[in-house]
Amino acid sequence: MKILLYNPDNGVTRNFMPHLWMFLLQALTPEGHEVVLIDGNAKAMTRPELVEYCRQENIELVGIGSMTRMVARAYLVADALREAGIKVVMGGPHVTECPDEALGRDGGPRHADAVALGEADATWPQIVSDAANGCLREVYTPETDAKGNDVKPSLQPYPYIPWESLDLEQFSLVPQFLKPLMSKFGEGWGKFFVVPIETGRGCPYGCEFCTVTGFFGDSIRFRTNDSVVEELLRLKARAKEERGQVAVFFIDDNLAINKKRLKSLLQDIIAADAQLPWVAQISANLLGDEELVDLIADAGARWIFIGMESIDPANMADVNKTFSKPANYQAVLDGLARRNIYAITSFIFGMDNDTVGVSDRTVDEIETWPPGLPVFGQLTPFPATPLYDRLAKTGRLTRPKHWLDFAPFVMAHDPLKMSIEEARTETLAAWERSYSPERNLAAVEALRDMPIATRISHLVARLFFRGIYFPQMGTRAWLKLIFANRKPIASLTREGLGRWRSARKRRRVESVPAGDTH
Ligand code: B12
Ligand code: SF4
Repeated sequence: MKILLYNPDNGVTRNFMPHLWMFLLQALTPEGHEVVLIDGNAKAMTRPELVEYCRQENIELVGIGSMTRMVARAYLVADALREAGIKVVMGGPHVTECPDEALGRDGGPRHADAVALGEADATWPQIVSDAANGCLREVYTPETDAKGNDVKPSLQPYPYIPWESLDLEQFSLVPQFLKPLMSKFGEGWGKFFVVPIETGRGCPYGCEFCTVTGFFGDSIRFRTNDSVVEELLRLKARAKEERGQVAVFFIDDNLAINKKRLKSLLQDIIAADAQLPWVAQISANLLGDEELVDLIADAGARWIFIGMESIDPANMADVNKTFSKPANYQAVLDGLARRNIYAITSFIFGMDNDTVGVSDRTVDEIETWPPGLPVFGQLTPFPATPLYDRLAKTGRLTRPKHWLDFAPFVMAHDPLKMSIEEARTETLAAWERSYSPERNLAAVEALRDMPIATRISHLVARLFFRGIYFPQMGTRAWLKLIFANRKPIASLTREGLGRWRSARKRRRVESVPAGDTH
């Protein structure tokens, strides 16, 4: 049987990072079946095009995974495929939380022939074999233990994902029109991939707005160090062979959740010379350990994603995140910056103690910290979270099924001390101020004592991150953006060219044979 695993377009980024679930399920597919992957973010296809593709390729089963944010798009794709007679199975966090919606058991239309609830590592082979035998069931759930809890995959052993040979072309981050120019800059810059790797699953913290503790559980399962190191080594070898750039996103929700174990993993990565540039999510409370931060730096970290959420401790208490202390943010970021590591700092507006002016108050504070990449979202009640239940009980949900009429940056409940419209305006203002050409210039200047590579990568990252809020999909939009940011671009280009010329001159002088007196 031929199977397509499809990830819907998120309507924001065109190409960012492949989703791990697709590669994982591909690796877990029993022999005798062929699996193709399409990520709608990287390979834009209309629904008729996708249906036609499936017909031509004789696809018999399509697996679609989706976060809540993209589920309405996912349903449209599923509907089109099912109308064409192709079986659809859906999985991932949203359908796990709302299986009746996907199966049309809540009074709405049906979108999927089957749903896979929870982690599907163990159920996927059964789904494939049932589909091949024409006896697909409607619901697949993991086995349960004596207490009725899902038996979670131990991650030991971990499936073999053949990163060394997979076709990653659709995920290159370099925009098509920039490829020829970028390749001139130096080895491999015509191709740049970010690859997702997990080292563990689960989080005990249970923040009120988060689905992770409910979905993956509050006890953590880790892969062995060897299996992670082996995967990194294969990626590193590929990068070298293709003369490309590969970076890794450790997608664990909190890579440092067990500091002892992370230290040992990082020591093993360093000992095996398996370092690649990487990004990971780590909460601020775990980044005060100097030994750990030294290892993080030595093991190749470039960016750490920190869910800071708010600079107001009252808000942190409201969402059950008091372990993360706003008063410590500056020190944590300084510690990282001293090691040439910068942070993607994530904030949520529309929390219960937020009032008009929260954007300026937050950005004023951010601007006193080492430069980073701030991102701003809004408090969103995802189904099956404690937040959703609290808001539902108190009658505050204005759009209880907000995902079915998804509206970017429009809250689905009434914040307590501001309006939904004010929360949207605050969010827009924070993005605008944080990624304005003036701020980009100031951020690069603040890094003046850092190597030029750090400054270039910071500026490039800023131009990409701006696109999360202000989508910049086409060549025109990119050129406009480059023009608006011409000052830092020109100064870094001048400096880079100057250094390159003097390095070339030095090489020439050094290569003049001894005895030649010209
Ligand atoms: C990496 C990541 C991202 C990446 C992008 C995704 C990528 N390219 O990988 C980035 C950083 C961009 C991101 C952004 C966002 N993310 Co995110 N992200 C994650 C994270 C940390 C890891 C995802 C992952 O790969 N997990 C590991 C794999 C193995 O798990 P999995 O995807 O769930 O897949 C398993 C099962 O669900 C199932 N499965 C999944 N799909 C399918 C499909 C089929 C057919 C089947 C059978 C089974 C199946 O099988 C898999 C193996 O067991 C998760 C948290 C988490 N730990 O999962 C949050 C998470 C998915 N993100 C979340 C959110 C909310 C967001 C944002 C909306 C945040 C924001 N406010 O901006 C944005 C939206 C981005 C956008 N516009 O699309 C939520 C989603 C909640 C929900 N109900 O939708 C999560 C769960 C985290 C949370 N705090 O609750 N995210
Ligand atoms: S927000 Fe992060 S720390 Fe909090 S429960 Fe979710 S994954 Fe854990």
